[in-house]
Amino acid sequence: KEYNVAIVGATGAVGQKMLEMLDLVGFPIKELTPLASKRSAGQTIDFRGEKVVIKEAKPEAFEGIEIALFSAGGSISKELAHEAVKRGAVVIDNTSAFRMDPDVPLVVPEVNKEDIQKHKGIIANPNCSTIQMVAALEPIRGKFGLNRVIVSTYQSVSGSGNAAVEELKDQSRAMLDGKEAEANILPVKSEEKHFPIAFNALPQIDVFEENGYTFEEMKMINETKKIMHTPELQVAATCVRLPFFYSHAESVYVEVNEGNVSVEDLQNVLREAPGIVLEDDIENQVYPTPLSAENKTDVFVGRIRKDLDVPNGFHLWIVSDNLLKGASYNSVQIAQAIAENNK
Ligand code: A2P
Ligand code: 11C
Repeated sequence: KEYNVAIVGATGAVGQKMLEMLDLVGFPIKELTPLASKRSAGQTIDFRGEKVVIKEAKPEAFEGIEIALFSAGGSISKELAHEAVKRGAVVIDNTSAFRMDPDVPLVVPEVNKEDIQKHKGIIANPNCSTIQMVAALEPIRGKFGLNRVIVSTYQSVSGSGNAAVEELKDQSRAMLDGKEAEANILPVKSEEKHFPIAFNALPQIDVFEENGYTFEEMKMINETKKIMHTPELQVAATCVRLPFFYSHAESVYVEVNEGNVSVEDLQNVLREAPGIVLEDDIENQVYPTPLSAENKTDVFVGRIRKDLDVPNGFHLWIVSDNLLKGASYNSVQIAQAIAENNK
């Protein structure tokens, strides 16, 4: 079967990659409908060698659509996802709009593919920094149990969209030329203050919550528990934006439940895990970096080592392309699973 597929936010950082990923996996598409704001309507995008006209995202645009991939921001999803479902589409939503809704499965196919079956029209794609972490932690949890996770992230500017990518370029040029760097987007566009990201590190991704954590940090905490079905898991996160364009990196500390687990045990589990590539050979300086992970669909893990004080504690370095496995590729994997279930 071939599907009528809509991409909401087709001109955006993630939307563009969704088109690439649909093509990469050879997703069976009858007709592709790229949707964006009124500003982009009438322009064209290239897909599978053809020019396809972008339409404005509004309720009527979903007539006849069977699968709709949303990545145009939470407010657009809240406004239009139910309109798409009403017209018969299954929505795969890459925003935080519905992720914690108990009626909405939150899915990383390598971890909880079976949850897709419970959907009522909407399936949520987790936050990018959550996806790469749970993809690497689930095989460890499955084999040795998991008690605690403490993560610090090193996140690229593309997580904040194309405008943030441009802002980093402009600021870098300005600062190298000895000019003042203008900041309008990061850390959070809607906030009162903006700070340069070029040659800097910003310990704020998304807005602050009442508990002192940012929304990005709370997404990592809450989504991890939901995806892995481990409400009791102890999770803490610190999310930081750094001046590179693509991929997110994470320093992750975990405590496993079983005693007597070795670094080799973790390496062996991760070597066999779906979607994970172990790049862990310090003698030869082998470990993943944001640049080495860019444009790849896998999650890369390296620097696995035992904590020096806690016998069941380990440290890992996890890197993945935030726009691919962190967003577009994971969404397309969910679409593939839906197509598979329909067979
Ligand atoms: P447009 O290019 O027409 O503004 P990014 O994540 O890179 O910032 O991209 C955001 C995506 O969301 C773009 O595709 C953008 O389309 C889309 N978008 C923004 N506002 C709207 C809107 N009001 N209706 C539909 N799509 C929107
Ligand atoms: C960032 N993780 O890097 C965010 C982007 O909830 O899907 C993804 C936001 C989301 O800024």
